[in-house]
Amino acid sequence: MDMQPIPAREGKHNLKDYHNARKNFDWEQVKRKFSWYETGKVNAAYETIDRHAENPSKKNQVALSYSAPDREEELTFEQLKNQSNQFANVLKKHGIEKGDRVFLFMPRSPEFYASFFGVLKVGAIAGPLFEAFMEQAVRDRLQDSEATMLITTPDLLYRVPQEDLPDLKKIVLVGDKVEASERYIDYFAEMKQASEDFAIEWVDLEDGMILHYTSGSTGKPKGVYHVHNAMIQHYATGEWVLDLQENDIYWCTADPGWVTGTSYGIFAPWLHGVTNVIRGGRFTPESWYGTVDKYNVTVWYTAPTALRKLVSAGEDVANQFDMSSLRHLLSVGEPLNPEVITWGVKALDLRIHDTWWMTETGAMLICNYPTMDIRPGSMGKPIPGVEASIVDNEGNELPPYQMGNLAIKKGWPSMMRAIWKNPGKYDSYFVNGWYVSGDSAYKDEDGYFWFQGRLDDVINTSGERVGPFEVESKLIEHEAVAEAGVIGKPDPERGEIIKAFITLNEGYEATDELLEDIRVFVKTGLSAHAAPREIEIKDTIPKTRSGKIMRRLLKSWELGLPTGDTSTLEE
Ligand code: 6R9
Repeated sequence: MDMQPIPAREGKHNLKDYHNARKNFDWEQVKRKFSWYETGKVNAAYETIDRHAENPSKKNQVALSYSAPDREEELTFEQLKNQSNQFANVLKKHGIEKGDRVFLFMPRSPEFYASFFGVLKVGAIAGPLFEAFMEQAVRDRLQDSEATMLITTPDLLYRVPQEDLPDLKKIVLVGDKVEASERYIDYFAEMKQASEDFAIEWVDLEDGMILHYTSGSTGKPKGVYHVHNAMIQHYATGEWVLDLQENDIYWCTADPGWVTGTSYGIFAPWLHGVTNVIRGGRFTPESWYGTVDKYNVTVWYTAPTALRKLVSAGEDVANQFDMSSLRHLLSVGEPLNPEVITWGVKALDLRIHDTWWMTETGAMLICNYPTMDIRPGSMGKPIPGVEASIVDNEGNELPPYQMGNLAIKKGWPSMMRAIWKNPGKYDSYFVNGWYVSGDSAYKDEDGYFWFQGRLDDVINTSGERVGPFEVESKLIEHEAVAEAGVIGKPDPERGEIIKAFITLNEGYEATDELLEDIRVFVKTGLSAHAAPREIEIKDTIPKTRSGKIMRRLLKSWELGLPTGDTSTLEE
């Protein structure tokens, strides 16, 4: 992709530390920012919330600014500390101890965050689930983790197959009119009686904090196990990449069921003590723009799927809102199409900073910082303290421009520490000292990394390797195309042919001429071998709740194969 680099914009950002950080970098420098560096008493909940609540000049600052279609509420650092203390007392009363797994299955709400920190404060391991999960997805995760407690709402209880969950002893219900019993705990009633004082359970940096289940291409979802130590990298990337500053109003669109919604929806912003906007309900272009406008959001971390929807909503929608508060905009989860970056500069006068990482990596690894030139289509460079490379299947490093496995040298602070109850799976990620991501990419001569696809998504057509992302990006540059998902379809002659599924923008009709026009557009804009031989129009492109195009599912549909685990599919 030969687009002009977009230079860094000095002035808006906190550039002071970044260049220094890269020189002589040592994670020890970051550790000094935490109170445990001096006291030896570790708990991420303390660093995230209580430390600010104990600071007279910060305790009354709004920590959580919550809004949903039917509710608005603000909690200060002090209130969040007190409520999470109360909930920790409730947990303790009901027998929860260090190391126990406590799952949270409910929509984003102030109660979610108070409970989450309560779980950490007793030293237990939190397991956040998407509220949209149905019975099978809930069963798989609670069975595998052997969770003993679940926090949910009365509305969602019917999706919890209690008869299949022998370890699950207690259920906390967050709602009105709860009938409490030996098994069911009434959240609001017990909170009212609980003390606001709680002696935090101090843990070891290597003690468990979160289990995030994530779906692979085969088999059941796996439990990615993270420890308190991850806070070191949440803090550092909050500074260097999110560029968080004292008076920021920060908004991360991600649900805490996805790792982005915890690492960057909870830890990074609150470790830096900024006001965190949390929004419930469904998103539309109007509610995205409207949230930035209404709350004067300054830093926004979102995903390509949201940005693409803003692009296709058009200028009329954009013009209804004032986006001038935004200083810094970032994206994660899927490759960020160059077209979207160009749109950001034109429509918002902002660069969009792509960031690459995974559930398994716990925090950002390869990023576009405020301080560097963005090369549209590249996910950026490794953060300080992280070594990334492209390796072959034996873990040997490959030269620039050669496509291979994107790999990270083992040992960054937020790295997963295990796959729950599956040591063999954990070991299989590491080859020759490298963590091998399963993404294919290459590196250019200046050290920028360029994403090509999941290794299992890469298409081979007549011997040419084609990354679906490149074709999708070209497709959405066509004025009629809103979204695109591209797969390789087996073909006796060519090995695979490229098949594209697209949705159309308002006002376009699916005619043969239009489809041909789109095909020619890709052929002339990209290359003949990358032009889709087949294009099918859909109402929606299947995506995960974190916005990833589910090419695996498109492929299964196309081939009439079983669809496997679809628990993370967005309806
Ligand atoms: C944080 C998160 C990880 C996979 C990863 C890759 C894709 C994430 C990306 C990206 C291209 C980016 N991915 N960020 N691809 N550019 N900036 O997304 O975690 O849900 O575990 O997904 O997502 O394929 O391997 P997770």
